[in-house]
Amino acid sequence: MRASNVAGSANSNTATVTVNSSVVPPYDFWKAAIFTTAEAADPLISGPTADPDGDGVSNQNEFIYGTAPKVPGTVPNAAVSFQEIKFPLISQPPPQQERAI
Ligand SMILES: [Ca+2]
Repeated sequence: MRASNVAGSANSNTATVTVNSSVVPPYDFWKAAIFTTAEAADPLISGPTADPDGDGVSNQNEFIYGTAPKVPGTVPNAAVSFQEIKFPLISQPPPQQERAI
């Protein structure tokens, strides 16, 4: 695998992808739109693991499913057990090395 960014590139058998963004995460946009300012400041109400409506679905899963975190009874049909990101594998020949003759 060859990983590249503006600083350069490197070959490796494995890679860890870290995405840094200066944009506010979508969960924070959703939280600001759904909860009052006081609720948004309280992680026990608006935090990702909180369940303010007591329906057994965490705010993070309410966010993922698009359900209402302050209205019980909008429980989704399935639970999210994992999230996965797939990248296409593009095979390239190894770089040629120059030899002195
Ligand atoms: Ca809930």
